[in-house]
Amino acid sequence: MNPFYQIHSTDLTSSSLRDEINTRGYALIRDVLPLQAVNSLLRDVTQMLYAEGWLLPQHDAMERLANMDAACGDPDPAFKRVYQEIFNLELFHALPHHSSLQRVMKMLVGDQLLIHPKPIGRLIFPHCERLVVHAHQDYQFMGGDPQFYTAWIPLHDCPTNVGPLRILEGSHRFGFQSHEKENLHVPQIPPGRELGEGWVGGQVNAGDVLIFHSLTVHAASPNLSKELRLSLDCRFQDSRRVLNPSNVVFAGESGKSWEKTYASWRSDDLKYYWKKMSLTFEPTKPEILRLAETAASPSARAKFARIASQLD
Ligand SMILES: O=C(O)CCC(=O)C(=O)O
Repeated sequence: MNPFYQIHSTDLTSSSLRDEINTRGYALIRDVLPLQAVNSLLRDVTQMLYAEGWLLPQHDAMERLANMDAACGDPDPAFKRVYQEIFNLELFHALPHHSSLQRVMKMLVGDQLLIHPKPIGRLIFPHCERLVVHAHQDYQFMGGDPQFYTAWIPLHDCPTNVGPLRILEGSHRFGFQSHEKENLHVPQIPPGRELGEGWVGGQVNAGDVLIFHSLTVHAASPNLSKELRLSLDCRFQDSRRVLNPSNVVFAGESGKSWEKTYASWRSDDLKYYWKKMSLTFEPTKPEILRLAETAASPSARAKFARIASQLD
């Protein structure tokens, strides 16, 4: 596998960043986020995982040494419960809004930046093949306008054996690629059927940000270490482009809500920030209300009803 193309954040210009993303489909930007900001979130996350017994006792939680007796992942109920606590952390939501990251994303997207409000946290136990995220394009999951970008942010140095993301260079230029869904918890592009120019990868460190286009094929590397791999990924776009409303609401059955997410936050600054922006949803609310009546299955109708009820 070839190494990532990398740019240092201090050498970055809007045109160099746009050129790299247009040509390669990604850019690894070194030293974007101050370590103190990344470490603060890492501390909160690892304290929680330690308290839950996911980390070996008698070791510093920041070492992230996995207690394999607790190994789990999505969709295990034990995982979902702990994940929910991590998702509710104020710093988990604050990191994608960090001014240093916004500066970089505005170079790519322009000043009308929309930061999607639901970052995804990855809590990846080692040596668990079923937890490795396989090849996919984010557009498959987010919908909306394909002109959005993902920032993948490790919360600690991530050498190749700890399972960083890898990227299929140039794959964004092959359009939307077919994902297999049958008998899979998460749709994926079948191995060998991904279209692109060649996989690239390498170590990604705390403070670095790996940015890629919504159509860029990417996958995680296996975590072959003794540590949990902890990262966050978040999406960014021009706020004038359409957005799938499921990116701002909780469409699932679990009863998650923004009220519950915010329950222990100290500051109101980032609560409901996207509601103050003029966003164009696709599908629109009337279309979703219609789907809540007409979708094929009862579970799809219930999902659309939940989405509509959260869109005001
Ligand atoms: O971190 C991972 O394991 C997967 C991340 C991913 O697929 C993404 O950022 O879209």
